[in-house]
Amino acid sequence: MILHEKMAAQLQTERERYRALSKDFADVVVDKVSVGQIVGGMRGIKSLLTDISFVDPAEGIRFRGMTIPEVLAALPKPDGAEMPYVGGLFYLLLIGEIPTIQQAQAVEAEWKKRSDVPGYVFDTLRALPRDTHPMTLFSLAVQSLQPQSEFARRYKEGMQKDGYWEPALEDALNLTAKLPVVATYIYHLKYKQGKKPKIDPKLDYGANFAHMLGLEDQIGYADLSRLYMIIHSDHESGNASAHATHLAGSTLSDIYYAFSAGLNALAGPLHGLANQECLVWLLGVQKQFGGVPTVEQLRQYAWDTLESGKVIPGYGHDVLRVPDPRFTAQMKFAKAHFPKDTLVQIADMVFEVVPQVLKEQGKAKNPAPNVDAISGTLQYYYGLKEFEIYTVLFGVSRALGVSANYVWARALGQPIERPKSLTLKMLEEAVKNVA
Ligand code: NMX
Ligand code: MLT
Repeated sequence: MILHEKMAAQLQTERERYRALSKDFADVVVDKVSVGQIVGGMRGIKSLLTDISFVDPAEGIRFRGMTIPEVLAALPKPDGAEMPYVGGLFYLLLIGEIPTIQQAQAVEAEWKKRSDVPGYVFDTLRALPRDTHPMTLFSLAVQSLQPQSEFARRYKEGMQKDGYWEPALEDALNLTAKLPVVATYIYHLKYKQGKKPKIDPKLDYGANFAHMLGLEDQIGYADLSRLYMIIHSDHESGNASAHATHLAGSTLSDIYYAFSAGLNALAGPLHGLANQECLVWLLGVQKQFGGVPTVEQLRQYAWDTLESGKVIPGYGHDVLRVPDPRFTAQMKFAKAHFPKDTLVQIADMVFEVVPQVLKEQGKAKNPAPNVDAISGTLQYYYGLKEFEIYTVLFGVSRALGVSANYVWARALGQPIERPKSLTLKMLEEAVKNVA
């Protein structure tokens, strides 16, 4: 397969770069750690390694050095589509080069071949109470695929360390191929008649997602799916879902165990669940004011949220200090396709009003919107109104980035992750010594 060949060709050079850093330059100091960072969620400590993506606080995400507009312009697209092949993005994340259309299609073809989900996974999901949150179902389904792991099988047989990357890549392709089927089944099980989705071999990954959800007749939804998956795929390595996946994977847990850990982190309201929370908040505005509010009404609504002790979902970020380019890309899509939609107009007004309110409150370091401030609005427009499924869509997309990272971590032979902890007393003593 093309990804195997291309990775194999890069292994020697990349391993040599990694080896030089870990052996010859191991004592070079890159960062120092403050008490504030230790008690403050390790914010900003430079301590993770990835070549797949990088988030600049003043600019946002770059995938393999490219901004979102650059990626969308450069990746090959299916005939007649506005947005690129998701398979092309996966190629870019793994290999670091823009694929030709044939290379992007080769990844898509590989996904189709591997998309069958064993029957017991559906049975497992059906056995759970119907009111189980879709993220619980999704994480369990991924975990239940674990017996399929090629990495676990080969490890048990005694494979050598320099061979880890190959079954890791097999698992990554199998996992990412099956996730759209699993995710759309969860949707049908929870909200429709529970039919098992089947991929259409004529369609690409994004269009198949629309097809399996039952939204293939919604013109534009296949393009939205492609856009959504591309922009949500990765956000460097420190975010909670990527970091949880990496941490679990560093123990040589296979990708099913590792990604299930990542999904459990994504399920929190300060992380991926914020997309459903944000849609609920916007619908609350719409309901309260019977449509688009006035600026003053919206200001008051935002203040009421803050004064009740809640966060305004979709605003703020741990790293970013400007509007998230993933927000901008989705807002651009919404304004190009359905500018008159009431929720889009409310989301746009929120973008005008909420940063000012958060600045006046003076707590959030970044008052600008993040990716979740608008993503649910677009899904809702196309008829995906069951907002508890939104974080599952985020999970399908995030798998692309974290599995590319997983494969490279095994290829470079990255060690088990194990930072050091201190006690409160030790920190107090460190502070006293300085004073
Ligand atoms: N609304 C109200 N308060 C906020 C917000 C917000 N949107 N963002 C930050 N703050 C508060 C935060 O709760 C904290 O308060 P306190 O000191 O009382 O604990 C204070 O401002 C300082 O927080 P920051 O250092 O600015 O933010 P931090 O890096 O800790 O957290 C988020 C980042 C994203 C968790 C935070 O901005 C937030 O809770 N936003 C709303 C939830 C959200 O949109 N999450 C999605 C993030 C993107 N994603 O996809 O994962
Ligand atoms: C993400 O996409 O993971 C979020 O923006 C959170 C983050 O980067 O910390």
